[in-house]
Amino acid sequence: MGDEWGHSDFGPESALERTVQVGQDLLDMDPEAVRKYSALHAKPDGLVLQYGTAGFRTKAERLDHVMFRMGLLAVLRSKQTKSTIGVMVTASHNPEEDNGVKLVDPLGEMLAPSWEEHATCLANAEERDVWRVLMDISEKAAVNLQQEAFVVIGRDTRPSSERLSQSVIDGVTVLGGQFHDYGLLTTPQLHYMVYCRNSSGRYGEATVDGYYQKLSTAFVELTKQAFCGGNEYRSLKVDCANGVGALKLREMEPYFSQGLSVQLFNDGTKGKLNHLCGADFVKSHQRPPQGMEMKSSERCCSFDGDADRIVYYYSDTDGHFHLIDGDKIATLISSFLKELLVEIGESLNIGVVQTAYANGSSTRYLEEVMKVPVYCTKTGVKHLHHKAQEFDVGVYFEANGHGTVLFSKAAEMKIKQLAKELEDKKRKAAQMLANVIDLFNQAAGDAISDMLVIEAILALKGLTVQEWDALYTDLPNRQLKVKVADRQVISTTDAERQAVTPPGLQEAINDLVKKYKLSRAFVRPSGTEDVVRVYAEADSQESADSLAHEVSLAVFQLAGGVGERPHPGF
Ligand code: 16G
Ligand code: MG
Repeated sequence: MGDEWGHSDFGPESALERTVQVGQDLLDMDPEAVRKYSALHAKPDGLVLQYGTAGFRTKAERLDHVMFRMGLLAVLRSKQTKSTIGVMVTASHNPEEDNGVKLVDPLGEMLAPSWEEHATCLANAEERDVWRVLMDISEKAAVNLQQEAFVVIGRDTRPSSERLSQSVIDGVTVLGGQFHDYGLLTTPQLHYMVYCRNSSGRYGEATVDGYYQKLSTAFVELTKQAFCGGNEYRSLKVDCANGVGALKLREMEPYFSQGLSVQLFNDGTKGKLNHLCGADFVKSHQRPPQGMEMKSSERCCSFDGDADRIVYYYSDTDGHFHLIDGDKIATLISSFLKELLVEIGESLNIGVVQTAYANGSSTRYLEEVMKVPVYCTKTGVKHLHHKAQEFDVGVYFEANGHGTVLFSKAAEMKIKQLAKELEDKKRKAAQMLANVIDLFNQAAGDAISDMLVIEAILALKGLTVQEWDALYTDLPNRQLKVKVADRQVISTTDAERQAVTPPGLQEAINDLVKKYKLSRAFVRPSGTEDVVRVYAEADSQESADSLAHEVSLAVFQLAGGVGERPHPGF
């Protein structure tokens, strides 16, 4: 926790929210109590799990011990940082039977890498070693055990989530930590709560109402000018993946409905979570979700199961489906921000951060047409987020729809000051930027917040969804998965764009890529599934498909493929 924000006071409490103060008898860390409770959340024999790209994720029935232990770990992390720590119970876009957990660090960001290692160690410790591992971590990380601890917890709508979040709470209380259970939240809402609490409320009020108020006020202010002329931009269809996003968007709608009306689909009342719907399904299958009534040229979007990703799409008059992914969202947002920055005439730098999955056309458009610098990082939000912090205005988006914009403290102060001082057009631009800062979730990519930003920009610029889509044409691409005995035999460099091992694989990929026009391909071990991912793009869909297939075969042969050989036609 930086001194910038000072010591956390653990934030405000609302009378409606459930806060539990643990009994005095548990305030001291007691090895016997930990042993006893740990046995009630016993680890299945031989189970080894890894704190992956987005925390632990597997079948819900295997996670009870991990939840309890992450409750323990959150207490240590809270003591060490003297701040509130978040624990989110969700498996995002995974099937309903899965679940997962991740910890949220003091400024609402992902857990620090050294603590990911501690998390893995603790999750895999044998029952008898749990206390010792806790003490080891405390020693290595110089945790002051006398310090108080406070943990906030959120969960998605999976049937298993309530019980699993109870196990987290058991872990927190047995180590004498205090907690606040927010119950159902989107993942980005939990990130927001953590940030608010550790900024003593300066970032916002740490309640769902505070979140709705902050974002909606900024949205309504921002779009005031745009909505006087008519209501053609005012309606949007939202596929909520049958997840928590539906509940939260419905709760929030009255706060912003004067600027936008949303029609919810897959709201959890009928279908199964993430089943044939949601942002991940739409992006990876490049087709509309089930259950969405799409009329030609209507603007539609999909959230994922925990509402931290968003993609847009529409169907044209010929019934063709058009996907507008995270890359095109980043382009729309960066061009809007760049215009406003030019207007206010301050030399605030802007940078766009992508991953290797970004469509080549988007990178080219950003660099050559918009003249903004583009950076590539490894897959996973923490990498993009970290890089984006280097700029006054750092835009980051993964092609899959996870992203946000970060404003440096200095840029935010400058912009908010200019919004008061400047005259006329410049002042208007600064005020718009000030509202945009409040509308973006500065802690994590957030489907609801991004949706409101996008809707505001489209309305202000008078852009239809087709005009937005026409900014550039995506290069045809294909993603495939290959099963191998041990995916760790593949190691990569250059932000995952080059394979270092196994020997010969990169050379094989290079030779294959040369056979096609405008082509590119890379492979990487997944951080969330036991597979190797293959990405290829080229000048036509046939070429992209064929290149992806050939690269899959190379992976299968050189990296120890198991099961059936990849066959063309997927
Ligand atoms: C997780 C990551 C996402 C990444 C994806 C890659 C977070 C919050 N989420 O969903 O950023 O794109 O994993 O999955 O970090 P993969 O490693 O299986 O391809
Ligand atoms: Mg998600």
